[in-house]
Amino acid sequence: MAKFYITTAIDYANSNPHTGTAYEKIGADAIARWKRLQGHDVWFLMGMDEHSMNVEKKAQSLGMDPEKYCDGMEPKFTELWKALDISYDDFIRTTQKRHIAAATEFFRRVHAKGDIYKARYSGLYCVGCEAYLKPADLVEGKCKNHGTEPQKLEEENWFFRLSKYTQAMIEHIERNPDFVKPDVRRNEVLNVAKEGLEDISISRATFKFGIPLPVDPAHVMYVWFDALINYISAVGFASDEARFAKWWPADLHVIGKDITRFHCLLWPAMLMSAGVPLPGQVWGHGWVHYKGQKMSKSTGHLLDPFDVINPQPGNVRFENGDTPKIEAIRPCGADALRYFLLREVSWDRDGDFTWEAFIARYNADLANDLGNLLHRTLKMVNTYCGGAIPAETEAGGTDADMVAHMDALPRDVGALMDAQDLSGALGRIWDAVRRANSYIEEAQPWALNKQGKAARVGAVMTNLATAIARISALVYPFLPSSAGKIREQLGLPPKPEGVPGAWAALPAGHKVREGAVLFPRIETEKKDAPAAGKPRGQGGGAPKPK
Ligand code: ME8
Repeated sequence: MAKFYITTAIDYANSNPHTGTAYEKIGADAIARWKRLQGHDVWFLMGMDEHSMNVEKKAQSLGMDPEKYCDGMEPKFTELWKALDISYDDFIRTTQKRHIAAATEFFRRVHAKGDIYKARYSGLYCVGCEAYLKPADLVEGKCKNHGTEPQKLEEENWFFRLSKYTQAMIEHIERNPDFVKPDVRRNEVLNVAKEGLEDISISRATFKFGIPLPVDPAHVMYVWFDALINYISAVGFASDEARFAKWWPADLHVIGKDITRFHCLLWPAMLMSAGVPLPGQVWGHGWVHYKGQKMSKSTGHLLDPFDVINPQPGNVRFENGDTPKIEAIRPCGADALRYFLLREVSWDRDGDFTWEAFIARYNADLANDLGNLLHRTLKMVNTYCGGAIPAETEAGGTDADMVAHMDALPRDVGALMDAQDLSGALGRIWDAVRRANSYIEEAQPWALNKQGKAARVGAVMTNLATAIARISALVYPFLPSSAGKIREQLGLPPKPEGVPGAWAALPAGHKVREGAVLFPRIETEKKDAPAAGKPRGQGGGAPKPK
């Protein structure tokens, strides 16, 4: 299978990661894991963006050297990514030697091409965007992305001839409909290009924390020109030709919709200028909102992912301000957050995190649907079949329909993943979970057992265990840790070998185990006073083997 090089945006080091920035990494991780499952040779890059005015200011406000400050920030990111099971292969920092060398060489090539010149510029600068704004970027005099007032700046800087690439960019985007996705982003970017691109200032003399320009060391490289180069410096640009040839061009840059212009217009034009091939696709995902507003570092409106993974009393707040009486606050785990974000916030648009929706999804989809399916199935295989797939089976009932549903599952999920419809793929997997649960109700294995129909019970148990094995492989890119636990209980290796092929029943004699409850329900009210119509708790829905 072909190589697949995937990257995320590299986060500014000036404040902690939050649930919005985590969403991007979780989505990219699900894609990377899916590609690995398909057999691709995957390289997954993430990192930290350090040479920004914001970072220098933050370090100064703490009386710290900016690089030391960034050293202290690195674990705040990497520890969260680890806790969220993000399977990145490399973490680049723009202060690393490999990046500085690559960025310096890249600058030289663009300069040698005649695409860099010095000029005076004045305009309205947004520190949050690290960019000069145009009138269309302002709402009531404030930046539409950050809600803050831009500063008037006048500087003599080095400029990149972005305008020269206007026509080439329009043609590239028009000829390659998959270059900018989803389509809403493509249209926005194309419209910007059609208005005509303006040359962009790519140096600063007003601060020191940056890569000095080889042609004018009093200036440092502007943060975006510097940061975008990370995608090539991490895979050997200008240092390891074989490695660079193996991985570049990137197959997919995953970024937020606020930074599509930099990735879909500036970056490709820079690459054209330097004679480097363009990436295959840029995906501009939407924003995660919390309490009706975009989560954002600049406004401080944030939700700490650790508060969801491991909620503390008082952190769980409903939209009306109530702090629910969660009986015992148990860790929900990274998978619960991964599931919620990828299911509820479509990969191509904005969505909300609310505690109400999070707890409802957790209890209904994870505890009730998936947790119960596993629990009740293994309980029955243990009680009726001595804990192993039986040799004697007899088809009947709705077996054929359920098997056909599970047979089609990997193909359907594959098609949705190819379209980067992550939430749709999870929806399709949950259709299968619910199909398996309804199959239990249809087959009534406890009644078959009572009637002494051992071969029918055998067929139902085989079908159920096989269905869960297929589901566990497909859910692995989304819920890696839970998929591993499900597979261990099913007597399978925790990591699936690949995307399941055509339906093939687990062999007779294959042993299963019964392990701990996977997703204990989150109780928001006292157990002795259950709210009417609440879904059943895990285990509560398992039929009592008779
Ligand atoms: O933009 N929901 O860094 P950053 C979803 N250093 N995604 C969000 C979000 C939200 N509420 N808030 C931020 C930068 N993001 C630059 C990138 S790449 C060469 C340089 C996304 O720390 C945001 O869109 O401000 C971006 O893709 C990423 O998080 C990092 O944002």
